[in-house]
Amino acid sequence: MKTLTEFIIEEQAAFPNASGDLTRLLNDIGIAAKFVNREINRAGLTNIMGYNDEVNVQGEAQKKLDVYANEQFIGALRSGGECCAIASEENEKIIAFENEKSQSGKYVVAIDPLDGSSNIESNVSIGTVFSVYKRISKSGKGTTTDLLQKGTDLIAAGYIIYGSSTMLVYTTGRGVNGFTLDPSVGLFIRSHPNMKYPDSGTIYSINESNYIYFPDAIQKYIQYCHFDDPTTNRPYITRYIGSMVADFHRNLIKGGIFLYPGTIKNPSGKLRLLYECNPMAYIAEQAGGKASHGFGRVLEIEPKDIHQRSPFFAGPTFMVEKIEEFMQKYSPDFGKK
Ligand code: AHM
Ligand code: MG
Repeated sequence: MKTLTEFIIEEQAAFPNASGDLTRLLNDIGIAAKFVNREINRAGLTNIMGYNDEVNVQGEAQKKLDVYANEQFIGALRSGGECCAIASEENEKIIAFENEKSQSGKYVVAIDPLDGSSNIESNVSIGTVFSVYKRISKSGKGTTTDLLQKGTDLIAAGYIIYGSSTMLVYTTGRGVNGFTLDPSVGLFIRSHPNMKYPDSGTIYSINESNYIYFPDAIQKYIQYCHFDDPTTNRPYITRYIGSMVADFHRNLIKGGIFLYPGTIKNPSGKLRLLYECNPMAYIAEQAGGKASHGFGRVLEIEPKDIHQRSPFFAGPTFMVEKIEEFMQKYSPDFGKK
């Protein structure tokens, strides 16, 4: 049996020059996740559920739990001191820490503190998604430029799924490991070592209500999924929770592709590059799969804005390559100005 803390320490010890800062940072995220998990589990009891009066930068109504989760992760990272700045889905600008210890922190974090929050009141799984980068600036307050790094520069990424059990799944580029929270002792225990996509996959997860707005390639891909062809295990199975972490996690375990394409109305789709697409893309690749924006690797997108969006397709390699093949064949100019 191995706890998250033990595993992180062991993993980092393999790096001869490791200072222990990343270990502490990941540990801080794990601790904040336990507080968020506690609040989610008693949300109905403590009347914390429901809408806050505020609206976040994307113009969406914020829920109280979003605010709570945001505060927990920011607080944990601020007091930890290893991180100098954060980009959060809930804040328009980056949060650059003022305290001296944090200003000497080597890392920056991009985070979606509570993804899928529209599902809270129906008791559907929700999640947290995070990315860790080394800062670019040398010292002082972290800057927006520190956060505008490509996914290929990621140092670590992970997600927490608050589901029928709570799990933390993360990678530092040495494979993907999953830890399940044992609520009786408050410890994340390694339950899913070296997670990999299965060789086969028969699930596709997409919000099909956008069908008429999808580019030709995606419409044709959906028809391809519906088609009867036993040699390729089709028709595929539709599963869509509407909570990316939960949809992605199920597909990682069972074998399936998660799709959030661009539409005619929103060519860049809905999901945010820095704290939704990139961390999941890093995990998908580390789990032996692929993550694409339709025409190439998500991790290679050069970010220009901390809240920018990207089409997102992640899953087993053969499934993502099929999407790229369809995009190239049927919608080669989609989303390109
Ligand atoms: P959120 O960050 O506001 O919760 O939005 C992101 C969520 C993802 O979890 C999910 O994949 C997607 O939105 C669902 O969107 P849609 O309702 O358009 O299918
Ligand atoms: Mg989100």
